[in-house]
Amino acid sequence: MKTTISRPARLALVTALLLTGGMSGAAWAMDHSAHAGHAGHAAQDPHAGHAAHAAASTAVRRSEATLEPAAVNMLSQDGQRLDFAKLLDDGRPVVLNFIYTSCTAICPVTSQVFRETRELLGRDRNAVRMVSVSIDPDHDTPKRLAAYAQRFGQAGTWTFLTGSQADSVAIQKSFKAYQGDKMNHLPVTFLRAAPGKPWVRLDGFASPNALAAEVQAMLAARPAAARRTATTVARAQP
Ligand SMILES: [Cu+2]
Repeated sequence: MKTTISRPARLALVTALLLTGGMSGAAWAMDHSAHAGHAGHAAQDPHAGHAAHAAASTAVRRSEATLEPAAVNMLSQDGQRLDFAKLLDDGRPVVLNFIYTSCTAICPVTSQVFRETRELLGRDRNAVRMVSVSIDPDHDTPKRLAAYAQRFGQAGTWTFLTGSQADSVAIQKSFKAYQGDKMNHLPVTFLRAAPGKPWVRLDGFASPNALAAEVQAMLAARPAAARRTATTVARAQP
């Protein structure tokens, strides 16, 4: 399961697929084209299908939105009860996604991307708050989340959250990411530089390079005082 930092980032997604296992290239392609709605094209012309798949793999749609994260209490992978809004407002830029631990298609990839993003960030990884919210909280107990966190490296400032079904849905809705059924979920990542700033929404499979670049830009844009504070916080809570 161990990846090296020096591994070329362009291999990151391939690495993710190999490491997370259980998915052949064909299954991946099928899953992908189904999500992107290109299955029909493939039936008419296999080459068009391939092209569509390649485009779907790399196309990430970036947008910005002002969101009001749900005011709910959640449980971390350590069983700690956390105020969701306070966690997001801890002074660090935030990178957030939605996962469930029994997912075999999208979440193993996006979780591996988060892990590789942390590796790319190096020491800056502790200046960022990463949050993965379970969309299957009844199944995803803190214990299961802890095992999942372990699978994707030391959690550090990457917090996994579960709670009641209602609170998980409230969070998903507050991010306009509620798909109704966990089986319908799509890859989407949210980033925010600081409280009160707009959220950046990335629809699609963002690469570790792209996420690390977004985070670095957010870290660089902060006033020097905020950078010092975040470093102090990062040292105090590794
Ligand atoms: Cu998933």
